[in-house]
Amino acid sequence: MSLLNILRYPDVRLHKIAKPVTVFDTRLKKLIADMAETMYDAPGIGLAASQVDVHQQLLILDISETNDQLQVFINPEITWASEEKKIYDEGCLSVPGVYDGVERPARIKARALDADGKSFEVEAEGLLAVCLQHEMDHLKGKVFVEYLSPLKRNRIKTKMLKEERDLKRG
Ligand code: QAP
Ligand code: CO
Repeated sequence: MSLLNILRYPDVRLHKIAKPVTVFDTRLKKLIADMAETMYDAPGIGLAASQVDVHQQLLILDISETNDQLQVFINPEITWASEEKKIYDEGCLSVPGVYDGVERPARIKARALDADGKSFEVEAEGLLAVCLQHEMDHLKGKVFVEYLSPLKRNRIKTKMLKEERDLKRG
């Protein structure tokens, strides 16, 4: 297994649209294992393939306390979303150190394929619903800061670019 490089906002590659996965082979399994290792190492609770510069419709989540409940969603689709919305403080491995409230449907139903290409459905609420919607946005090229006001987003962009410059200087 190997750790993958996580793209940092405002990298333009975070805005690429992911294509459906069509081949379910050992290469896909290796990518999932590497993404899981990368997410647990961070540590994080969700990671989309877009964040590691692989523009395929694949995301992983583990919202358990014990870090042993990996969930894999391939070619995910939301089939139903509640009228009721909830605001949750979100973060993102591509925007480290930044957390802010985002409003989304409180409950959703989604359909996806597992690592073997088998279809399944989930009903999600709470953190699972938030995380799944957040990661699905990545596959559409959307980062959660795009829900914030232009003022907040620009402050975040400036902060991230400054950090990137400091990282390069060492
Ligand atoms: C998405 O995000 C998420 O800022 C997953 O310094 C998060 O795993 C959806 C992380 C919260 C809903 C609610 C963030 C790690 C991890 C940071 C993550 C950081 C270190 C974020
Ligand atoms: Co994210």
